[in-house]
Amino acid sequence: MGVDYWIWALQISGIGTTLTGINFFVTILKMRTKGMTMFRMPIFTWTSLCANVLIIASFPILTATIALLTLDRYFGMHFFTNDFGGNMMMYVNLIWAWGHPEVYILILPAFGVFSEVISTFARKRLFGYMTMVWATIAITLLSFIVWLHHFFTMGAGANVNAFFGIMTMIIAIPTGVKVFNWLFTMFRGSLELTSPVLWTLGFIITFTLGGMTGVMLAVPAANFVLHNSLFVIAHFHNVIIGGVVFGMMAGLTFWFPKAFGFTLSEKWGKRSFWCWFIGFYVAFMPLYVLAFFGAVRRMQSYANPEWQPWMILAWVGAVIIMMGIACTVIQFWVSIRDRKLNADVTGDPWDGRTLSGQRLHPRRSTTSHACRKWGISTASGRRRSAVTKSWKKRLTPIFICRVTPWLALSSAFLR
Ligand code: HEM
Ligand SMILES: [Cu+2]
Repeated sequence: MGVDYWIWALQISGIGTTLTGINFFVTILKMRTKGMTMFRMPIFTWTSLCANVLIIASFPILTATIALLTLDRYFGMHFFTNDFGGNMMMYVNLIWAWGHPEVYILILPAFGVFSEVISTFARKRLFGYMTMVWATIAITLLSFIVWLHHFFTMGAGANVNAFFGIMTMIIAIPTGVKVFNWLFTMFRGSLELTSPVLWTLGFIITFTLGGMTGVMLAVPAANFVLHNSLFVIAHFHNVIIGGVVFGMMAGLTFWFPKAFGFTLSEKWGKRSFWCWFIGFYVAFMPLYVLAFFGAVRRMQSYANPEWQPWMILAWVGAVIIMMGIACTVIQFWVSIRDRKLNADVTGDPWDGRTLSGQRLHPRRSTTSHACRKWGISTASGRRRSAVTKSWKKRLTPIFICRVTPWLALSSAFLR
């Protein structure tokens, strides 16, 4: 057990992720419906496509690195030791060559969720669709040439550090483009403050802050002070909670009715949001302060009384976040309990008139075809009448259940 277990578990899940990445990539490229050109795809599909490109390109690095680590541990080889020609820093290097693209694998789909949410509830088209797509593509490419910012202190030299510092800062530009597009989509729209929108607004504020602390870390000279301090911990929770967690929560609330046929309780959803939002700031802002007092990461204990009040404050924040998690559990409990009351019969619970809103829920279409054919059957909803009838003739069934990894892999090369 221990490290060996970690190696095998990560190796297997890494390979699984690669195969899933290929599956999504091929599905999006080859199995779109008639008329669905690349630049008509919903923005969430675009960000998913780019995230899966990142998976396909970066996960093999993880697989190879862990394979080398396995050889080191099992056969006494020396890839990552400092004897016999090996190099410990090579391990850190390879891990981050995979690891930095990985953080964008996390955030890109969340960016897509926010774009869908914001345009649905502002009742407007997404501002700057094309710039959004190109910003996503730019982030995808750039995320491969910044990994050294995780170990500026290695001592690669001023020129190498400068290159990676500047490249890292450049990523903030397409990210900024996205933030402005979201703001302009909201501008003069009639924004409805549903829980997916609250998660999105919380994201815009929190993620922007996290991006800015990231740019601070990307200054090599500053990084020598901040590296391995609680500043880094505050930074990545800032972007992962404020970006990825909020994004998953927004997407979950937004698409839950689509998947299960009933809406989630808005009351408990909003309570969960406020706990997470406030809890996040109370828990993680003190970490920025503590870093400037000299607190480092991975401490087991500390003996500095100056840190104590901030540590306690951070703990209070963690408790508030726990309450947010509890709210989500309660949200599921009451929503499932009252599912008949919350049933959505229209297929478009948010009145979004989006592509997916035009279809019935998979669960509500005739059951035998539920999985294969995304409900174009018993149409009696409000808005589905004319439009859907004309579509009905043109649509072909989508097969989504039977794509095995091997099929997906081979379809990438065939045809
Ligand atoms: C403008 C955007 C960003 C910039 C400029 C940036 C910059 C940086 C830098 C320079 C570091 C290294 C700090 C150090 O160890 O000394 C770092 C760490 C980290 N970043 Fe970011 N970052 C950005 C966005 C993100 C996003 C979107 C995520 C994830 C969703 C993320 C996740 C992380 C993580 C997990 C670490 C910590 C790694 C560790 O354990 O050492 N960052 N970031
Ligand atoms: Cu990074």
